[in-house]
Amino acid sequence: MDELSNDTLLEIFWTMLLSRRTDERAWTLHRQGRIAFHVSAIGHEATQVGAAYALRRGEDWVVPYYRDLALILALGFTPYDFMLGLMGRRDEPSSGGRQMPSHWSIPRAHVISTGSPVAAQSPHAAGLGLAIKLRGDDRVVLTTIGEGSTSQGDWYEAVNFSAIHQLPVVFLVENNQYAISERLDKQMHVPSVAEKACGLGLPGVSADGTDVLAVYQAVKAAVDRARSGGGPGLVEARSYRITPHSSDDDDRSYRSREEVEQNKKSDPLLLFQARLEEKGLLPKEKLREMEDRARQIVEEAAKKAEAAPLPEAADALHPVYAEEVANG
Ligand SMILES: Cc1ncc(C[n+]2csc(CCOP(=O)(O)OP(=O)(O)O)c2C)c(N)n1
Ligand SMILES: [Mg+2]
Repeated sequence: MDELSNDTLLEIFWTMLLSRRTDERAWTLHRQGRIAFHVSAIGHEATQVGAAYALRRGEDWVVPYYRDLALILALGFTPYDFMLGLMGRRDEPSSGGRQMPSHWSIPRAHVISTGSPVAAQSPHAAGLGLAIKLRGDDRVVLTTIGEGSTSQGDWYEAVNFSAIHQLPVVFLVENNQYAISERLDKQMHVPSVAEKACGLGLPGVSADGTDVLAVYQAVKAAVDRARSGGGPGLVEARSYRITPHSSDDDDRSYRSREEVEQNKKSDPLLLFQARLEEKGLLPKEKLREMEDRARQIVEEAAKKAEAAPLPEAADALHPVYAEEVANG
């Protein structure tokens, strides 16, 4: 906590809060029938914002996955950008409304486009790491993934390749205990994803993913090492997926309400809020002002996005296919 200024700590809290309120609004928009799909970062805010602050934001490369709303907001996406995606609007920055929501692509923040098959992003991150090494610059790549998806071959191949070639890639695994309905112990026979590192020859650490500063420190250590030529690192951040997998999932069929309630006691937003209050950084009026500001930003974002134009049908294929193809 000491190495970050009080202003930075408050900025981190603000980003987590803004993500939470944006996310909650998405759920109500879905239940009101105003959007088709939402995949939530609730419970992941500490992991994602802690990791973002360990980077040189805007310079380092980020290869995220669909659950990374808080990470993306920390990299400069706005709630309005996000809402445009939820509503499939023309001016949505990632794909002009062509992709599913939460399939981020933000060139200005060095966030590269993500696809839907889980773990397909990992080889892209390794490739970026190789490009950085060949060019000899000092950027790093942060790539994220869920713990369930580390069962995929793509992930092992990417980590293995990065270890062999000592690439500046940090593999952050957001371990929220579930892959949709599948529990952790059905995905792996080791207690922590960090243990997978020892068979692949890179350092692996496990951090409390509900503690934003613990994640910041773990990712910062891996980022600093990667930047100074020390090769890739694996960081597991353990948290809990407080919501169902997505707006299409009913988690009552595979986990008890008691379990969910119990885990809400380690809600990362409330834990960090309590820490800042204890430190005297978050008096009641300041918290209220932040809450009001977040709600206003989110409300305006939703209204403005709903009023924004839809894509033209005639534009559907652009820029998906080449406009002019030489004939013969
Ligand atoms: C290759 C592939 N298989 C299956 C799916 C369907 N799918 C989407 S998300 C998901 C679960 C991923 O769980 P995890 O990696 O733990 O991430 P979380 O959603 O919990 O953050 C699955 C199986 C997919 N998108 N791609
Ligand atoms: Mg998971």
